[in-house]
Amino acid sequence: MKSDSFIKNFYDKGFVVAKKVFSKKEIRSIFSQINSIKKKSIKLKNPNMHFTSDNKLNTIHDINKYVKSGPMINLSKSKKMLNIVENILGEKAKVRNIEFFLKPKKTGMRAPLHQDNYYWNIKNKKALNAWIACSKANYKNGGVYYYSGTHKGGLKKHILSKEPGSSQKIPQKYLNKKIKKTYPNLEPGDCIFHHCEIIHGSKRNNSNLDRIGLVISYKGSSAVIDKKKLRSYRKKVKKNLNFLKK
Ligand SMILES: O=C(O)CCC(=O)C(=O)O
Repeated sequence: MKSDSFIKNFYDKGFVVAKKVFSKKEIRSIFSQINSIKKKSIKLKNPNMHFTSDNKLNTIHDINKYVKSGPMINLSKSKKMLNIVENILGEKAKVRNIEFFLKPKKTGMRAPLHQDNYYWNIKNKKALNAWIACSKANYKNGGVYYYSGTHKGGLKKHILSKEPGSSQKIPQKYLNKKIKKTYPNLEPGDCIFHHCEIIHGSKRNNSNLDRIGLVISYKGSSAVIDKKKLRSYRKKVKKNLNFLKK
């Protein structure tokens, strides 16, 4: 059971960090599955994977469509995770998507500013991302950053990112310059829980250290998808992919 201040932080700031959620052993077990996930994604031509300029995998989305068992799946459905997520959402929850943001050293790509719910289209916002650090992740190696409190302002207009990995973005100029930007400083095993409408992003990884995040997205039992908006979003994703193919 998480404390009231932990939950309050989530709703006040739009994100909250839980330290040492997973042990080194648990993180090692995730690493033991990464290579087979990469191979499977490549073999099955997952349309939602993206490579860096030196041909390393940067992002793999929709992993749960291809991988049905193993340590990563066990972790995503573990009591430990579900308890925290259900505590935050205040209702039963289940996994909706699993992604890796592998962000290799030197060439790892940025994730432009966005709100996840612009992609997910969940009407009552009963959904969140759990960002699990499998390496150190911070300001220096392209760690995720957040604009505190921006989940309270509703969805902002997004435009095509024309970048791989995150198809839509919020232009920086739409943001109030006074809003505080925070880079959580994570050790392997730490976990960020972020609201589906918090504005966030990450910079390129110019450092000498890979920045590896396993991102599990959960939705509450009352979450309902706005199908019309989802259809329109999917068209935009296609547009972005077509732009990148040119
Ligand atoms: O890991 C990153 O660089 C971006 C992650 C992200 O956008 C997310 O978890 O929603």
